[in-house]
Amino acid sequence: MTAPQLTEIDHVAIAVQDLSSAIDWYASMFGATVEHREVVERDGVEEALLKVADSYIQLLTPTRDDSPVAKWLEKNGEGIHHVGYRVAAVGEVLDSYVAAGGRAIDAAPRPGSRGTTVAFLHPKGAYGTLIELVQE
Ligand code: CMX
Ligand code: CO
Repeated sequence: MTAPQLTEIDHVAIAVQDLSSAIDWYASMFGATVEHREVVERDGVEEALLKVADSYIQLLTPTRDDSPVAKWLEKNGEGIHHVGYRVAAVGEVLDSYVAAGGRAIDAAPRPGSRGTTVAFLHPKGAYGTLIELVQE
């Protein structure tokens, strides 16, 4: 068995059609506030991070038709899109995942939102869950 590599839940990402409405809903229902909001051009998304203890809810909406989130929303409707796990060194975890036969989406670590370094792992072979490794 390898040593534990996932140190914390960084975020649970929820795909929504209308980001402002979803933010307002979390505010009125739970008093949740936006800690960070960002357009991530590379992924074709706009996201809002709502802090929950040391983790975030990441509300995600597509900014263009060829965004992976646009495709996902069309197929599935709104709902949980991926889970972000915090790791100490994303490159090391990615390499050991691939070496153990896991299927990665990103061949190497890349920039994520709020200055993080991330890598995505394919949902096929990961119990139907899109996984994002997040290094702060
Ligand atoms: N969760 C679980 N399963 C998913 C999924 C998701 N989010 N997205 C796709 N799948 C499944 C599909 O249901 C499909 O399964 P079947 O073959 O059984 O039908 C399979 O994976 C292929 O899906 P697809 O609809 O054909 O979509 P693509 O292969 O074109 O893209 C993926 C899927 C995961 C490779 C793509 O979404 C991707 O590269 N994601 C990583 C980047 C990303 O999601 N960026 C946005 C978030 C950015 C951020 O967090 O900051
Ligand atoms: Co994410």
